[in-house]
Amino acid sequence: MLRLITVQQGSWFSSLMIFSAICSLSSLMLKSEGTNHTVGDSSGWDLMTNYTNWTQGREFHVGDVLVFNYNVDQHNVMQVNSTAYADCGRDNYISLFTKGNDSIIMSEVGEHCFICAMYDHCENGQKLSINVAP
Ligand SMILES: *[C@@H]1O[C@H](CO)[C@@H](O)[C@H](O)[C@H]1NC(C)=O
Ligand SMILES: *[C@@H]1O[C@H](CO)[C@@H](O)[C@H](O)[C@H]1NC(C)=O
Ligand SMILES: *[C@@H]1O[C@H](CO)[C@@H](O)[C@H](O)[C@H]1NC(C)=O
Ligand SMILES: *[C@@H]1O[C@H](CO)[C@@H](O)[C@H](O)[C@H]1NC(C)=O
Ligand SMILES: *[C@@H]1O[C@H](CO)[C@@H](O)[C@H](O)[C@H]1NC(C)=O
Ligand SMILES: [Cu+2]
Repeated sequence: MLRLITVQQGSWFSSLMIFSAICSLSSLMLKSEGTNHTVGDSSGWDLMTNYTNWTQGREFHVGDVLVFNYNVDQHNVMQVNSTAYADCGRDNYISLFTKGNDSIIMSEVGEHCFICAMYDHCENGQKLSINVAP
């Protein structure tokens, strides 16, 4: 540490080197942050999109974020287990999101299921199931 300070005082070139080393390290750390997935892309979270199709060719990893964009008068996002996903059960949900621009971080490996709990939207196919990899 003492030696480092001496070097820095001796030559501002070496402090520049240390600075750029810190910069490239922090940009590396930023790159390792999760991907944002906008559910349904520009369509968002609605009744028209087939979310099974939307998941095709996508990979989801722990640390990724799902972003749900929707009209709060029409939709919401209810995180449920796979049983409730299959039968559109709304009684034992995990979480309910109602802001209209909800970012949900995927913190665990495995299946994650979401339904719209408003009207009969889930029954009409407004549901999403993804598999989150490590
Ligand atoms: C994801 O979105 C958030 C909020 O808009 C933003 O701060 C972050 O930089 C984005 N991450 C990536 C990897 O694009
Ligand atoms: C979903 O994909 C299937 C098969 O590729 C296709 O027939 C169907 O039209 C798609 N649905 C929507 C809503 O895009
Ligand atoms: C989902 O939750 C319900 C109610 O708590 C429970 O009966 C059911 O077994 C759960 N399904 C799974 C796959 O864990
Ligand atoms: C979500 O929308 C609210 C209200 O329109 C806004 O205040 C907030 O900044 C938005 N959040 C994000 C992450 O876009
Ligand atoms: C979505 O498309 C898949 C084929 O990719 C199909 O099996 C499924 O029934 C469709 N879902 C809805 C709600 O139409
Ligand atoms: Cu809905």
